[in-house]
Amino acid sequence: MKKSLIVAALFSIGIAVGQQKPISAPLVKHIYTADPSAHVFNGKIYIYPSHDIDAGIPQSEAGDHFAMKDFHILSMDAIDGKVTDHGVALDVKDIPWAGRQLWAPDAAYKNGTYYLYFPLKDKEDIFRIGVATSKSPTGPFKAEKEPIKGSYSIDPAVFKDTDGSYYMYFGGISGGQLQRWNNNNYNANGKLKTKTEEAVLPKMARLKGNMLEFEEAPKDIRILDENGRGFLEGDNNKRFFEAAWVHKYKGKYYFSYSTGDTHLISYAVGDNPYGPFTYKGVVLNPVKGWTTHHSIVEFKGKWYLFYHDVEISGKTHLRNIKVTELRHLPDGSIETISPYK
Ligand code: FUB
Repeated sequence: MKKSLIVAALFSIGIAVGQQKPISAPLVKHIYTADPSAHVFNGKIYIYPSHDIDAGIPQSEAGDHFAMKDFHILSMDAIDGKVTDHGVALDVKDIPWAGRQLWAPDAAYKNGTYYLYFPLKDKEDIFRIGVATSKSPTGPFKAEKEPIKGSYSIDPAVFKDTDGSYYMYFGGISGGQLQRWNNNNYNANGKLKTKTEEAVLPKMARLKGNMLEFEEAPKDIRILDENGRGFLEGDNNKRFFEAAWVHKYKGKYYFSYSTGDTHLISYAVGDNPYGPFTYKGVVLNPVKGWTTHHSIVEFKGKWYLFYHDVEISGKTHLRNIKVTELRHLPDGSIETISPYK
């Protein structure tokens, strides 16, 4: 076996290479959590994570082993303060259109109502995005009867712009099924691109005022290199895989995402919420475990990266969320974070 393959194998099963120490500790240890979408509501931090469980389902390329069944919402008054688990906020058995697998959620607030957005396979085993509402940021949430019309794939991230508009960014290739969608049409046989083909692009749509529907048909998000060219599938250290997130800093829109099989959280910057976004670099170097997924949020004048690794379990489907400070440098770039030192 080549040295690089041995390192990759050790890495994927969660063995620290070179005895490095994590820069942050798991935020909770009593349950497994992943994909942390953090928001500040009423001066407090609320985290909307996936709730990982060991369902005993063998690992597969399609991600069957990520067989999550409910969501717990966490809150904290301070970054290094006590973390409260508010219990089950939504259970898959209470979602009328549910098939299986509650993956990475996000949340938003508007006019007295909190909205929980989540990916879930429907009864035909096709990932759709659902929405549930509550008067409390911690739920319980009540799911709508149907998924959001025109929605598909995984990893919804809802961004509120400074003008009060809300946009949903979403999509994920491979187990997230984005390769099966072309111009918003489903093709059950849609294959992953080959190395020399253009990479599959993430999607976005503006939300209607009711926060329950898309205002427009989902559009491609273009991520370009410094010469204005899009990435090929072979550019897998830069092209989009899953885990979209958008934050705004000094008037610019930062689109960050996971590169999947190269395990990076990368980012690209644009002048408006629709992009295009120009690739700028890496937010987070690889964590232990196959997946990487994050959110970026401002709290009391500082910026934070919420992310996960597999420090507690060493197993790729049993993750734990963490937080660390994130710095924007004077030129607008983000200082790359290494999760182990
Ligand atoms: O948690 C299940 C999936 O793993 C998420 O939807 C992806 O982003 C990856 O973190």
